[in-house]
Amino acid sequence: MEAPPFSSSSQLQHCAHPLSRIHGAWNRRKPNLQSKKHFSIRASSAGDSTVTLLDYGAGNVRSLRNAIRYLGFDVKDVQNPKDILNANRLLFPGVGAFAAAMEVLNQNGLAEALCTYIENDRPFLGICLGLQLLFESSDENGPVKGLGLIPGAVGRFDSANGLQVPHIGWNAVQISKDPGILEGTEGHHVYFVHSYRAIPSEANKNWVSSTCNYGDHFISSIAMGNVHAVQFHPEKSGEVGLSVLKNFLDPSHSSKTKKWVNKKSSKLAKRVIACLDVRTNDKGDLVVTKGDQYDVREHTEENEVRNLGKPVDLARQYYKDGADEVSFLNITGFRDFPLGDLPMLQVLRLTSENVFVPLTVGGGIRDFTDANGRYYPSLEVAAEYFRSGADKVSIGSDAVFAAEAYLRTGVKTGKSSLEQISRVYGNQAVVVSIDPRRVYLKGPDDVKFKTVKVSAPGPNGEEYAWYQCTVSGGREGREIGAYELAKSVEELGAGEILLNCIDCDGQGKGFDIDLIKLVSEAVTIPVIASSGAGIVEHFSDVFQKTSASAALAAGIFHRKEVPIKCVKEHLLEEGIEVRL
Ligand code: 1PR
Repeated sequence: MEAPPFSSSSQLQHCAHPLSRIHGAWNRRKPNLQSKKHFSIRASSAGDSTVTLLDYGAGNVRSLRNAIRYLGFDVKDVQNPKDILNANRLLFPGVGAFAAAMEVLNQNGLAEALCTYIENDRPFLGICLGLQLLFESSDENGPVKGLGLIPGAVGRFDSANGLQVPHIGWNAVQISKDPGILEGTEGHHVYFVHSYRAIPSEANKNWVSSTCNYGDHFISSIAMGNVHAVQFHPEKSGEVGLSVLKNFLDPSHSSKTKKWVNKKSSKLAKRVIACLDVRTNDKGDLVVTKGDQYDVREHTEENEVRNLGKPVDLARQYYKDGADEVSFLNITGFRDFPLGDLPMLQVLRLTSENVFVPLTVGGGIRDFTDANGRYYPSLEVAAEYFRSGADKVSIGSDAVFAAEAYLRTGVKTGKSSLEQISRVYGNQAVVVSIDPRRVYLKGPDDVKFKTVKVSAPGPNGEEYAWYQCTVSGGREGREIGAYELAKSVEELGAGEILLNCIDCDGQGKGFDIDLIKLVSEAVTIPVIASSGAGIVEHFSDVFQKTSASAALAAGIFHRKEVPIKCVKEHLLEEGIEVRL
Protein backbone atom coordinates (compact mmCIF):
# COMPACT_ATOMS: atom_id res chain seq x y z
CA MET A 1 0.00 0.00 0.00
CA GLU A 2 1.13 3.51 -0.81
CA ALA A 3 1.89 5.32 2.45
CA PRO A 4 0.02 8.58 2.99
CA PRO A 5 2.34 11.60 2.94
CA PHE A 6 1.41 12.41 6.53
CA SER A 7 0.68 10.30 9.54
CA SER A 8 -1.66 11.22 12.35
CA SER A 9 -1.39 11.54 16.12
CA SER A 10 -3.90 12.21 18.83
CA GLN A 11 -2.73 15.78 19.49
CA LEU A 12 -5.35 18.31 18.46
CA GLN A 13 -5.06 22.02 17.91
CA HIS A 14 -6.82 24.64 15.86
CA CYS A 15 -6.05 28.15 14.74
CA ALA A 16 -7.83 31.46 15.00
CA HIS A 17 -9.42 33.15 12.07
CA PRO A 18 -6.57 34.82 10.24
CA LEU A 19 -8.70 36.84 7.85
CA SER A 20 -10.14 38.81 10.76
CA ARG A 21 -7.45 41.39 10.39
CA ILE A 22 -7.84 41.57 6.65
CA HIS A 23 -11.59 41.63 6.30
CA GLY A 24 -12.80 42.37 9.79
CA ALA A 25 -15.24 39.51 9.36
CA TRP A 26 -14.54 37.72 12.59
CA ASN A 27 -12.51 39.03 15.46
CA ARG A 28 -14.19 37.63 18.50
CA ARG A 29 -11.40 35.25 19.37
CA LYS A 30 -7.74 35.56 20.03
CA PRO A 31 -5.36 33.37 18.02
CA ASN A 32 -5.14 29.97 19.63
CA LEU A 33 -2.14 28.38 18.01
CA GLN A 34 -0.50 25.81 20.20
CA SER A 35 2.61 25.61 18.11
CA LYS A 36 5.31 28.20 18.73
CA LYS A 37 6.58 27.92 15.15
CA HIS A 38 5.84 30.94 12.98
CA PHE A 39 5.97 30.85 9.28
CA SER A 40 6.61 33.56 6.75
CA ILE A 41 4.98 33.40 3.39
CA ARG A 42 6.70 33.56 0.05
CA ALA A 43 5.22 33.19 -3.42
CA SER A 44 6.40 30.03 -5.08
CA SER A 45 9.06 30.09 -7.71
CA ALA A 46 7.21 27.28 -9.42
CA GLY A 47 5.65 28.07 -12.79
CA ASP A 48 2.22 29.60 -12.96
CA SER A 49 0.66 26.38 -14.16
CA THR A 50 1.47 24.66 -10.85
CA VAL A 51 -1.27 23.84 -8.39
CA THR A 52 -0.25 22.84 -4.88
CA LEU A 53 -2.35 19.99 -3.53
CA LEU A 54 -2.74 19.22 0.14
CA ASP A 55 -3.47 15.48 0.04
CA TYR A 56 -3.00 13.65 3.32
CA GLY A 57 -3.70 10.26 1.77
CA ALA A 58 -7.14 9.43 3.15
CA GLY A 59 -9.17 8.70 0.02
CA ASN A 60 -9.62 9.16 -3.70
CA VAL A 61 -7.88 12.35 -4.76
CA ARG A 62 -7.02 10.84 -8.12
CA SER A 63 -10.05 12.38 -9.81
CA LEU A 64 -9.09 15.83 -8.60
CA ARG A 65 -5.54 15.35 -9.86
CA ASN A 66 -6.95 14.19 -13.18
CA ALA A 67 -9.27 17.20 -13.39
CA ILE A 68 -6.38 19.59 -12.66
CA ARG A 69 -4.26 17.97 -15.38
CA TYR A 70 -7.21 17.89 -17.77
CA LEU A 71 -7.46 21.67 -17.34
CA GLY A 72 -3.80 22.07 -18.29
CA PHE A 73 -2.21 22.49 -14.84
CA ASP A 74 0.49 20.53 -13.02
CA VAL A 75 0.16 19.17 -9.50
CA LYS A 76 2.73 19.71 -6.76
CA ASP A 77 2.09 17.79 -3.54
CA VAL A 78 2.50 19.36 -0.14
CA GLN A 79 5.29 17.53 1.70
CA ASN A 80 5.75 20.00 4.56
CA PRO A 81 4.33 23.31 5.83
CA LYS A 82 6.72 25.32 3.66
CA ASP A 83 5.07 23.95 0.54
CA ILE A 84 1.81 25.47 1.69
CA LEU A 85 3.39 28.84 2.38
CA ASN A 86 5.14 28.88 -0.97
CA ALA A 87 2.10 27.88 -3.00
CA ASN A 88 0.76 30.07 -5.78
CA ARG A 89 -2.61 28.44 -5.41
CA LEU A 90 -3.58 25.78 -2.92
CA LEU A 91 -6.23 23.08 -3.30
CA PHE A 92 -7.37 21.27 -0.19
CA PRO A 93 -9.64 18.30 -0.98
CA GLY A 94 -10.50 17.14 2.53
CA VAL A 95 -11.32 13.44 2.53
CA GLY A 96 -12.06 11.00 5.33
CA ALA A 97 -13.29 11.90 8.78
CA PHE A 98 -13.04 15.35 10.40
CA ALA A 99 -11.08 14.30 13.50
CA ALA A 100 -8.53 12.25 11.55
CA ALA A 101 -7.94 15.14 9.17
CA MET A 102 -7.42 17.60 12.03
CA GLU A 103 -4.96 15.23 13.67
CA VAL A 104 -2.87 15.06 10.52
CA LEU A 105 -2.96 18.84 10.07
CA ASN A 106 -1.96 19.50 13.67
CA GLN A 107 0.63 16.79 13.91
CA ASN A 108 2.56 18.01 10.93
CA GLY A 109 2.39 21.77 11.50
CA LEU A 110 0.13 22.06 8.48
CA ALA A 111 -2.73 23.69 10.40
CA GLU A 112 -0.64 26.70 11.31
CA ALA A 113 0.79 27.02 7.80
CA LEU A 114 -2.70 26.77 6.37
CA CYS A 115 -3.91 29.57 8.61
CA THR A 116 -0.94 31.76 7.79
CA TYR A 117 -1.51 31.15 4.10
CA ILE A 118 -5.16 32.11 4.38
CA GLU A 119 -4.33 35.08 6.62
CA ASN A 120 -2.36 36.44 3.71
CA ASP A 121 -5.41 36.08 1.48
CA ARG A 122 -3.59 33.68 -0.83
CA PRO A 123 -5.59 31.72 -3.43
CA PHE A 124 -7.21 28.79 -1.64
CA LEU A 125 -9.91 26.30 -2.57
CA GLY A 126 -11.17 23.79 -0.01
CA ILE A 127 -13.39 20.94 -1.17
CA CYS A 128 -15.98 19.03 0.90
CA LEU A 129 -14.24 18.30 4.23
CA GLY A 130 -11.81 21.01 3.10
CA LEU A 131 -14.72 23.43 3.66
CA GLN A 132 -15.89 21.92 6.94
CA LEU A 133 -12.43 22.04 8.53
CA LEU A 134 -12.44 25.84 8.24
CA PHE A 135 -15.26 26.00 10.83
CA GLU A 136 -14.88 26.06 14.61
CA SER A 137 -15.89 22.46 15.27
CA SER A 138 -17.69 19.39 13.99
CA ASP A 139 -20.05 16.90 15.60
CA GLU A 140 -18.55 14.09 13.50
CA ASN A 141 -17.37 11.64 16.19
CA GLY A 142 -17.08 14.71 18.35
CA PRO A 143 -17.36 17.55 19.04
CA VAL A 144 -13.93 18.00 17.47
CA LYS A 145 -12.23 21.38 17.08
CA GLY A 146 -11.65 22.62 13.55
CA LEU A 147 -9.36 25.32 12.22
CA GLY A 148 -11.75 27.91 13.66
CA LEU A 149 -11.57 30.26 10.68
CA ILE A 150 -15.30 30.59 10.19
CA PRO A 151 -17.87 30.87 12.99
CA GLY A 152 -20.15 27.90 13.36
CA ALA A 153 -20.24 24.19 14.08
CA VAL A 154 -20.59 21.48 11.48
CA GLY A 155 -23.47 19.13 12.30
CA ARG A 156 -25.05 16.00 10.88
CA PHE A 157 -28.11 16.15 8.61
CA ASP A 158 -31.17 15.24 10.64
CA SER A 159 -32.62 11.96 9.36
CA ALA A 160 -35.42 12.00 11.97
CA ASN A 161 -38.07 13.03 9.42
CA GLY A 162 -37.09 10.41 6.88
CA LEU A 163 -34.35 12.46 5.22
CA GLN A 164 -31.90 10.08 3.53
CA VAL A 165 -28.42 10.57 4.91
CA PRO A 166 -25.74 10.77 3.45
CA HIS A 167 -26.79 13.53 1.07
CA ILE A 168 -25.62 11.85 -2.13
CA GLY A 169 -26.32 13.29 -5.53
CA TRP A 170 -26.90 16.34 -7.63
CA ASN A 171 -28.36 19.59 -6.27
CA ALA A 172 -28.36 23.12 -7.66
CA VAL A 173 -27.03 25.85 -5.34
CA GLN A 174 -28.50 29.26 -4.54
CA ILE A 175 -25.80 31.89 -5.02
CA SER A 176 -26.05 34.64 -2.42
CA LYS A 177 -23.33 37.05 -3.50
CA ASP A 178 -21.02 37.83 -6.41
CA PRO A 179 -20.73 34.33 -7.92
CA GLY A 180 -16.92 34.48 -8.17
CA ILE A 181 -15.67 30.98 -8.98
CA LEU A 182 -19.29 29.75 -9.03
CA GLU A 183 -19.95 31.72 -12.19
CA GLY A 184 -21.59 29.36 -14.65
CA THR A 185 -23.18 27.11 -12.02
CA GLU A 186 -26.43 29.09 -11.80
CA GLY A 187 -29.34 26.70 -12.21
CA HIS A 188 -27.04 23.72 -12.81
CA HIS A 189 -26.62 20.73 -10.56
CA VAL A 190 -23.38 19.88 -8.81
CA TYR A 191 -22.46 16.65 -7.03
CA PHE A 192 -22.57 16.35 -3.24
CA VAL A 193 -21.68 13.45 -1.02
CA HIS A 194 -21.64 14.12 2.72
CA SER A 195 -23.46 13.45 5.97
CA TYR A 196 -22.34 16.62 7.80
CA ARG A 197 -22.89 20.24 6.86
CA ALA A 198 -22.47 23.82 8.13
CA ILE A 199 -25.51 26.05 8.56
CA PRO A 200 -25.62 29.74 7.56
CA SER A 201 -25.94 32.12 10.52
CA GLU A 202 -25.70 35.82 11.36
CA ALA A 203 -22.12 35.21 12.51
CA ASN A 204 -20.89 33.62 9.29
CA LYS A 205 -23.11 35.38 6.74
CA ASN A 206 -20.19 37.41 5.29
CA TRP A 207 -18.50 34.18 4.31
CA VAL A 208 -21.41 32.43 2.68
CA SER A 209 -21.43 32.61 -1.10
CA SER A 210 -24.09 29.97 -1.76
CA THR A 211 -26.48 27.67 0.04
CA CYS A 212 -28.19 24.46 -0.92
CA ASN A 213 -31.46 22.93 0.10
CA TYR A 214 -31.47 19.42 1.56
CA GLY A 215 -33.64 18.97 4.61
CA ASP A 216 -32.63 22.50 5.57
CA HIS A 217 -30.49 25.21 3.99
CA PHE A 218 -26.84 24.46 4.43
CA ILE A 219 -23.68 26.23 3.27
CA SER A 220 -22.63 24.95 -0.14
CA SER A 221 -19.76 27.41 -0.59
CA ILE A 222 -17.86 30.19 1.10
CA ALA A 223 -15.82 32.97 -0.43
CA MET A 224 -13.85 35.89 0.93
CA GLY A 225 -11.11 37.58 -1.05
CA ASN A 226 -9.05 34.81 -2.61
CA VAL A 227 -10.24 32.22 -0.13
CA HIS A 228 -12.89 29.81 -1.39
CA ALA A 229 -14.35 26.49 -0.32
CA VAL A 230 -17.14 24.34 -1.71
CA GLN A 231 -19.11 21.54 -0.06
CA PHE A 232 -19.75 19.85 -3.42
CA HIS A 233 -17.17 18.03 -5.55
CA PRO A 234 -16.25 20.09 -8.63
CA GLU A 235 -14.10 17.21 -9.90
CA LYS A 236 -17.20 14.99 -9.90
CA SER A 237 -19.66 17.57 -11.23
CA GLY A 238 -19.12 17.14 -14.96
CA GLU A 239 -18.50 20.19 -17.14
CA VAL A 240 -20.09 22.54 -14.60
CA GLY A 241 -17.67 21.41 -11.91
CA LEU A 242 -14.70 21.68 -14.24
CA SER A 243 -15.65 25.30 -14.93
CA VAL A 244 -15.62 26.02 -11.16
CA LEU A 245 -12.10 24.60 -10.94
CA LYS A 246 -11.06 26.53 -14.02
CA ASN A 247 -12.45 29.79 -12.55
CA PHE A 248 -10.32 29.21 -9.47
CA LEU A 249 -7.15 28.07 -11.23
CA ASP A 250 -7.32 30.76 -13.88
CA PRO A 251 -9.34 33.76 -12.65
CA SER A 252 -8.80 35.56 -15.98
CA HIS A 253 -10.99 32.80 -17.48
CA SER A 254 -14.18 33.99 -15.73
CA SER A 255 -16.04 37.01 -17.11
CA LYS A 256 -15.69 40.38 -15.47
CA THR A 257 -19.43 41.12 -15.52
CA LYS A 258 -20.48 39.53 -12.28
CA LYS A 259 -24.20 39.31 -12.97
CA TRP A 260 -26.12 36.21 -12.20
CA VAL A 261 -29.67 35.01 -12.14
CA ASN A 262 -30.65 32.50 -9.52
CA LYS A 263 -32.86 29.78 -10.90
CA LYS A 264 -35.69 28.31 -8.87
CA SER A 265 -34.83 26.36 -5.76
CA SER A 266 -33.64 22.83 -6.42
CA LYS A 267 -34.42 19.51 -4.79
CA LEU A 268 -32.02 16.58 -4.86
CA ALA A 269 -32.14 15.39 -8.46
CA LYS A 270 -32.97 11.77 -9.18
CA ARG A 271 -29.91 10.06 -10.63
CA VAL A 272 -29.67 7.96 -13.76
CA ILE A 273 -26.80 5.49 -13.52
CA ALA A 274 -25.19 3.48 -16.30
CA CYS A 275 -23.90 0.10 -15.16
CA LEU A 276 -21.20 -1.93 -16.83
CA ASP A 277 -21.02 -5.60 -15.87
CA VAL A 278 -17.42 -6.45 -16.69
CA ARG A 279 -15.65 -9.80 -16.99
CA THR A 280 -12.98 -11.55 -19.00
CA ASN A 281 -14.39 -13.42 -21.99
CA ASP A 282 -13.18 -16.79 -23.21
CA LYS A 283 -10.47 -15.09 -25.31
CA GLY A 284 -9.09 -13.34 -22.25
CA ASP A 285 -10.35 -9.83 -23.12
CA LEU A 286 -12.02 -7.68 -20.50
CA VAL A 287 -15.47 -6.92 -21.94
CA VAL A 288 -18.73 -5.35 -20.91
CA THR A 289 -21.30 -8.09 -20.84
CA LYS A 290 -24.98 -8.26 -20.00
CA GLY A 291 -27.10 -11.13 -18.91
CA ASP A 292 -30.70 -12.22 -18.84
CA GLN A 293 -31.48 -13.03 -15.25
CA TYR A 294 -27.69 -13.12 -14.68
CA ASP A 295 -26.95 -15.56 -17.51
CA VAL A 296 -24.35 -13.71 -19.59
CA ARG A 297 -23.66 -16.42 -22.20
CA GLU A 298 -25.04 -16.43 -25.74
CA HIS A 299 -27.40 -19.29 -26.38
CA THR A 300 -25.35 -20.53 -29.31
CA GLU A 301 -23.27 -23.63 -29.84
CA GLU A 302 -20.13 -21.76 -28.73
CA ASN A 303 -21.93 -20.53 -25.63
CA GLU A 304 -19.61 -17.51 -25.53
CA VAL A 305 -19.79 -14.63 -23.06
CA ARG A 306 -21.85 -11.79 -24.56
CA ASN A 307 -19.64 -8.92 -25.60
CA LEU A 308 -21.28 -5.50 -25.64
CA GLY A 309 -18.18 -3.34 -25.87
CA LYS A 310 -15.06 -2.07 -24.15
CA PRO A 311 -15.45 -0.80 -20.58
CA VAL A 312 -13.47 2.45 -20.89
CA ASP A 313 -15.04 3.44 -24.23
CA LEU A 314 -18.55 2.81 -22.96
CA ALA A 315 -17.94 4.68 -19.69
CA ARG A 316 -16.68 7.71 -21.62
CA GLN A 317 -19.68 7.55 -23.91
CA TYR A 318 -22.13 7.42 -20.99
CA TYR A 319 -20.40 10.38 -19.34
CA LYS A 320 -20.86 12.40 -22.54
CA ASP A 321 -24.46 11.23 -22.80
CA GLY A 322 -25.24 12.62 -19.33
CA ALA A 323 -25.01 9.64 -16.96
CA ASP A 324 -24.97 10.90 -13.38
CA GLU A 325 -22.73 8.05 -12.29
CA VAL A 326 -21.01 5.06 -13.82
CA SER A 327 -20.79 1.70 -12.04
CA PHE A 328 -18.44 -1.11 -12.92
CA LEU A 329 -19.27 -4.53 -11.54
CA ASN A 330 -16.53 -7.10 -11.84
CA ILE A 331 -19.03 -9.93 -12.02
CA THR A 332 -16.55 -12.77 -11.61
CA GLY A 333 -14.86 -10.99 -8.70
CA PHE A 334 -16.41 -13.48 -6.30
CA ARG A 335 -14.08 -16.18 -7.64
CA ASP A 336 -11.14 -14.14 -9.00
CA PHE A 337 -9.06 -11.97 -6.74
CA PRO A 338 -9.43 -8.31 -7.84
CA LEU A 339 -5.85 -7.31 -7.05
CA GLY A 340 -4.81 -10.03 -9.48
CA ASP A 341 -7.14 -8.45 -12.02
CA LEU A 342 -4.91 -5.62 -13.12
CA PRO A 343 -6.92 -4.85 -16.27
CA MET A 344 -9.90 -3.93 -14.06
CA LEU A 345 -7.76 -1.48 -12.08
CA GLN A 346 -6.47 -0.12 -15.37
CA VAL A 347 -10.07 0.40 -16.53
CA LEU A 348 -10.66 2.60 -13.51
CA ARG A 349 -7.44 4.54 -13.96
CA LEU A 350 -8.17 5.26 -17.62
CA THR A 351 -11.81 6.07 -17.06
CA SER A 352 -11.08 8.54 -14.28
CA GLU A 353 -8.76 10.49 -16.59
CA ASN A 354 -11.66 12.11 -18.35
CA VAL A 355 -14.91 10.96 -16.80
CA PHE A 356 -15.80 13.55 -14.18
CA VAL A 357 -18.82 11.98 -12.48
CA PRO A 358 -18.72 9.48 -9.59
CA LEU A 359 -17.39 6.01 -10.34
CA THR A 360 -18.40 2.95 -8.35
CA VAL A 361 -16.65 -0.39 -8.59
CA GLY A 362 -17.73 -3.72 -7.18
CA GLY A 363 -16.86 -7.39 -7.29
CA GLY A 364 -14.59 -9.44 -5.08
CA ILE A 365 -14.29 -7.05 -2.16
CA ARG A 366 -13.45 -9.39 0.70
CA ASP A 367 -10.46 -10.70 2.66
CA PHE A 368 -8.40 -13.01 0.47
CA THR A 369 -5.48 -15.40 0.84
CA ASP A 370 -3.64 -16.13 -2.42
CA ALA A 371 -2.07 -19.40 -3.58
CA ASN A 372 1.21 -18.45 -1.87
CA GLY A 373 -0.55 -17.99 1.44
CA ARG A 374 -0.32 -14.22 1.38
CA TYR A 375 -3.27 -12.59 3.11
CA TYR A 376 -4.86 -9.46 1.64
CA PRO A 377 -7.39 -7.68 3.87
CA SER A 378 -10.48 -6.33 2.11
CA LEU A 379 -9.37 -2.85 3.16
CA GLU A 380 -6.35 -3.27 0.93
CA VAL A 381 -8.52 -4.30 -2.01
CA ALA A 382 -10.74 -1.27 -1.46
CA ALA A 383 -7.74 1.04 -1.05
CA GLU A 384 -6.42 -0.09 -4.42
CA TYR A 385 -9.79 0.56 -6.04
CA PHE A 386 -9.96 4.05 -4.47
CA ARG A 387 -6.40 4.83 -5.54
CA SER A 388 -7.25 3.76 -9.06
CA GLY A 389 -10.10 6.28 -9.29
CA ALA A 390 -13.17 4.75 -7.63
CA ASP A 391 -15.30 7.02 -5.46
CA LYS A 392 -17.35 4.19 -4.00
CA VAL A 393 -16.90 0.46 -3.68
CA SER A 394 -19.80 -1.93 -3.91
CA ILE A 395 -19.84 -5.09 -1.80
CA GLY A 396 -22.05 -8.04 -2.74
CA SER A 397 -21.46 -11.52 -1.35
CA ASP A 398 -19.31 -10.47 1.59
CA ALA A 399 -22.00 -8.08 2.84
CA VAL A 400 -24.48 -10.98 2.89
CA PHE A 401 -22.12 -13.04 5.06
CA ALA A 402 -21.55 -10.05 7.37
CA ALA A 403 -25.30 -9.43 7.72
CA GLU A 404 -25.99 -13.13 8.42
CA ALA A 405 -23.37 -13.16 11.17
CA TYR A 406 -24.73 -9.92 12.63
CA LEU A 407 -28.30 -11.23 12.66
CA ARG A 408 -27.14 -14.49 14.23
CA THR A 409 -25.06 -12.97 17.02
CA GLY A 410 -26.36 -9.41 17.37
CA VAL A 411 -22.72 -8.34 17.63
CA LYS A 412 -20.92 -5.92 15.35
CA THR A 413 -17.42 -7.33 15.22
CA GLY A 414 -16.03 -4.38 13.27
CA LYS A 415 -14.08 -6.91 11.24
CA SER A 416 -16.26 -7.37 8.17
CA SER A 417 -15.14 -5.70 4.95
CA LEU A 418 -18.24 -3.51 5.12
CA GLU A 419 -17.51 -2.24 8.63
CA GLN A 420 -13.80 -1.72 8.04
CA ILE A 421 -14.09 0.14 4.73
CA SER A 422 -16.93 2.27 6.02
CA ARG A 423 -14.96 3.17 9.15
CA VAL A 424 -11.87 4.22 7.22
CA TYR A 425 -13.41 5.84 4.14
CA GLY A 426 -16.82 6.88 5.46
CA ASN A 427 -20.16 5.20 4.80
CA GLN A 428 -20.78 7.36 1.72
CA ALA A 429 -17.98 5.39 0.04
CA VAL A 430 -19.60 1.99 0.61
CA VAL A 431 -22.47 0.62 -1.45
CA VAL A 432 -24.00 -2.78 -0.74
CA SER A 433 -25.16 -4.56 -3.87
CA ILE A 434 -28.08 -6.92 -3.24
CA ASP A 435 -28.94 -9.73 -5.68
CA PRO A 436 -32.34 -11.04 -4.58
CA ARG A 437 -34.61 -13.56 -6.26
CA ARG A 438 -38.39 -13.49 -5.86
CA VAL A 439 -39.87 -16.55 -4.10
CA TYR A 440 -43.66 -16.74 -4.30
CA LEU A 441 -45.71 -17.76 -1.26
CA LYS A 442 -49.33 -18.65 -0.58
CA GLY A 443 -49.53 -16.65 2.63
CA PRO A 444 -47.69 -13.73 4.24
CA ASP A 445 -46.48 -15.84 7.17
CA ASP A 446 -45.06 -18.77 5.22
CA VAL A 447 -41.47 -17.66 5.92
CA LYS A 448 -39.74 -15.92 8.82
CA PHE A 449 -38.65 -13.10 6.49
CA LYS A 450 -40.57 -9.96 5.59
CA THR A 451 -42.98 -10.67 2.74
CA VAL A 452 -44.89 -8.45 0.29
CA LYS A 453 -48.31 -8.75 -1.27
CA VAL A 454 -47.25 -8.83 -4.91
CA SER A 455 -48.84 -6.57 -7.50
CA ALA A 456 -49.07 -9.44 -10.00
CA PRO A 457 -49.83 -12.96 -8.78
CA GLY A 458 -47.24 -15.75 -9.15
CA PRO A 459 -47.48 -18.66 -11.65
CA ASN A 460 -49.80 -20.60 -9.37
CA GLY A 461 -51.84 -17.61 -8.32
CA GLU A 462 -49.63 -16.87 -5.28
CA GLU A 463 -50.34 -13.47 -3.77
CA TYR A 464 -47.23 -13.11 -1.64
CA ALA A 465 -43.48 -13.30 -2.07
CA TRP A 466 -40.26 -12.88 -0.18
CA TYR A 467 -37.01 -11.81 -1.77
CA GLN A 468 -34.24 -14.29 -1.10
CA CYS A 469 -30.71 -12.88 -1.14
CA THR A 470 -28.05 -14.69 -3.14
CA VAL A 471 -24.24 -14.68 -3.32
CA SER A 472 -21.67 -15.49 -6.01
CA GLY A 473 -23.56 -13.70 -8.77
CA GLY A 474 -26.91 -15.33 -8.02
CA ARG A 475 -25.51 -18.84 -7.94
CA GLU A 476 -26.27 -19.56 -4.26
CA GLY A 477 -29.43 -18.66 -2.36
CA ARG A 478 -29.02 -17.73 1.32
CA GLU A 479 -31.35 -17.81 4.31
CA ILE A 480 -31.83 -14.08 4.49
CA GLY A 481 -34.37 -11.73 2.90
CA ALA A 482 -33.66 -8.47 1.09
CA TYR A 483 -35.47 -6.48 3.80
CA GLU A 484 -33.46 -8.05 6.62
CA LEU A 485 -30.21 -7.70 4.69
CA ALA A 486 -30.81 -4.03 3.91
CA LYS A 487 -31.57 -3.19 7.54
CA SER A 488 -28.49 -5.04 8.78
CA VAL A 489 -26.04 -3.56 6.30
CA GLU A 490 -27.24 -0.05 7.09
CA GLU A 491 -26.42 -0.73 10.73
CA LEU A 492 -23.05 -2.15 9.75
CA GLY A 493 -22.12 1.02 7.87
CA ALA A 494 -23.43 0.87 4.28
CA GLY A 495 -24.05 4.32 2.81
CA GLU A 496 -26.18 3.24 -0.12
CA ILE A 497 -27.97 0.17 -1.48
CA LEU A 498 -27.75 -1.03 -5.06
CA LEU A 499 -30.88 -3.11 -5.37
CA ASN A 500 -30.79 -5.58 -8.26
CA CYS A 501 -33.46 -8.17 -8.99
CA ILE A 502 -32.47 -11.43 -10.66
CA ASP A 503 -36.00 -12.03 -12.00
CA CYS A 504 -36.11 -8.64 -13.75
CA ASP A 505 -32.47 -8.42 -14.89
CA GLY A 506 -32.27 -7.94 -18.67
CA GLN A 507 -36.02 -8.46 -19.16
CA GLY A 508 -36.87 -4.86 -20.13
CA LYS A 509 -40.28 -5.14 -18.43
CA GLY A 510 -39.70 -2.55 -15.73
CA PHE A 511 -38.21 -2.38 -12.24
CA ASP A 512 -39.58 -4.58 -9.46
CA ILE A 513 -41.63 -1.92 -7.69
CA ASP A 514 -42.72 -4.30 -4.88
CA LEU A 515 -39.10 -5.07 -4.03
CA ILE A 516 -37.94 -1.46 -4.22
CA LYS A 517 -40.76 -0.31 -1.94
CA LEU A 518 -39.95 -3.09 0.53
CA VAL A 519 -36.26 -2.22 0.76
CA SER A 520 -36.78 1.57 0.74
CA GLU A 521 -39.01 1.12 3.79
CA ALA A 522 -36.26 -0.81 5.58
CA VAL A 523 -33.56 1.87 5.42
CA THR A 524 -32.85 5.59 5.63
CA ILE A 525 -29.87 5.44 3.25
CA PRO A 526 -30.35 6.02 -0.50
CA VAL A 527 -31.57 3.10 -2.60
CA ILE A 528 -30.57 2.65 -6.26
CA ALA A 529 -33.25 0.77 -8.19
CA SER A 530 -31.72 -1.67 -10.67
CA SER A 531 -32.75 -4.36 -13.17
CA GLY A 532 -35.47 -4.40 -15.75
CA ALA A 533 -35.52 -0.96 -17.41
CA GLY A 534 -36.80 -1.22 -20.97
CA ILE A 535 -38.41 2.12 -21.85
CA VAL A 536 -38.27 5.69 -20.49
CA GLU A 537 -41.60 5.26 -18.67
CA HIS A 538 -40.01 2.62 -16.44
CA PHE A 539 -37.81 5.34 -14.94
CA SER A 540 -40.68 7.72 -14.16
CA ASP A 541 -42.65 4.77 -12.81
CA VAL A 542 -39.96 3.82 -10.29
CA PHE A 543 -39.49 7.42 -9.12
CA GLN A 544 -43.22 8.08 -8.85
CA LYS A 545 -44.08 4.86 -7.02
CA THR A 546 -41.06 4.46 -4.72
CA SER A 547 -38.59 6.67 -2.88
CA ALA A 548 -35.60 5.34 -4.86
CA SER A 549 -32.88 7.99 -5.20
CA ALA A 550 -31.48 6.66 -8.43
CA ALA A 551 -32.31 4.25 -11.21
CA LEU A 552 -29.66 2.10 -12.84
CA ALA A 553 -29.80 0.42 -16.23
CA ALA A 554 -27.45 -1.53 -18.41
CA GLY A 555 -28.84 -3.41 -21.42
CA ILE A 556 -30.90 -0.61 -22.94
CA PHE A 557 -27.91 1.74 -22.85
CA HIS A 558 -25.42 -0.81 -24.20
CA ARG A 559 -27.71 -1.80 -27.06
CA LYS A 560 -28.41 1.90 -27.73
CA GLU A 561 -32.15 1.28 -27.48
CA VAL A 562 -32.83 4.21 -25.15
CA PRO A 563 -30.38 7.14 -24.91
CA ILE A 564 -29.73 8.55 -21.44
CA LYS A 565 -30.77 11.98 -22.74
CA CYS A 566 -34.25 10.67 -23.61
CA VAL A 567 -34.63 9.20 -20.13
CA LYS A 568 -33.80 12.57 -18.57
CA GLU A 569 -36.05 14.55 -20.89
CA HIS A 570 -38.91 12.21 -20.12
CA LEU A 571 -38.33 12.54 -16.36
CA LEU A 572 -38.34 16.33 -16.67
CA GLU A 573 -41.62 16.23 -18.60
CA GLU A 574 -43.03 14.17 -15.75
CA GLY A 575 -41.97 16.85 -13.26
CA ILE A 576 -39.11 14.80 -11.80
CA GLU A 577 -35.97 16.84 -11.13
CA VAL A 578 -32.87 15.57 -12.94
CA ARG A 579 -29.50 16.98 -13.91
CA LEU A 580 -29.31 17.94 -17.56
O1 1PR B 1 -20.33 -10.68 -4.77
O2 1PR B 1 -18.99 -8.76 -3.98
O3 1PR B 1 -18.10 -10.28 -5.73
O4 1PR B 1 -19.95 -8.73 -6.20
C1 1PR B 1 -20.34 -9.20 -7.44
C2 1PR B 1 -21.14 -8.13 -8.12
O5 1PR B 1 -21.36 -8.56 -9.47
C3 1PR B 1 -22.47 -7.90 -7.48
O6 1PR B 1 -22.74 -6.52 -7.45
C4 1PR B 1 -23.46 -8.60 -8.43
O7 1PR B 1 -24.67 -7.87 -8.50
C5 1PR B 1 -22.74 -8.54 -9.75
N1 1PR B 1 -23.01 -9.73 -10.60
C6 1PR B 1 -22.54 -10.96 -10.38
N2 1PR B 1 -22.95 -11.76 -11.39
C7 1PR B 1 -23.67 -11.02 -12.23
C8 1PR B 1 -24.31 -11.47 -13.46
O8 1PR B 1 -25.03 -10.73 -14.14
N3 1PR B 1 -24.11 -12.73 -13.83
N4 1PR B 1 -24.36 -8.71 -12.28
C9 1PR B 1 -23.71 -9.74 -11.72
C10 1PR B 1 -25.31 -8.13 -11.72
C11 1PR B 1 -27.01 -6.76 -12.28
C12 1PR B 1 -26.88 -5.37 -12.59
C13 1PR B 1 -27.40 -5.11 -13.98
C14 1PR B 1 -28.80 -4.63 -13.75
C15 1PR B 1 -29.36 -3.82 -14.86
N5 1PR B 1 -25.88 -7.46 -12.72
O9 1PR B 1 -25.62 -4.93 -12.43
O10 1PR B 1 -26.53 -4.23 -14.54
O11 1PR B 1 -29.63 -5.77 -13.50
O12 1PR B 1 -29.50 -4.60 -16.00
P1 1PR B 1 -30.64 -4.28 -17.06
O13 1PR B 1 -30.84 -2.80 -17.09
O14 1PR B 1 -30.09 -4.77 -18.37
O15 1PR B 1 -31.85 -5.03 -16.63
P2 1PR B 1 -19.30 -9.67 -5.11
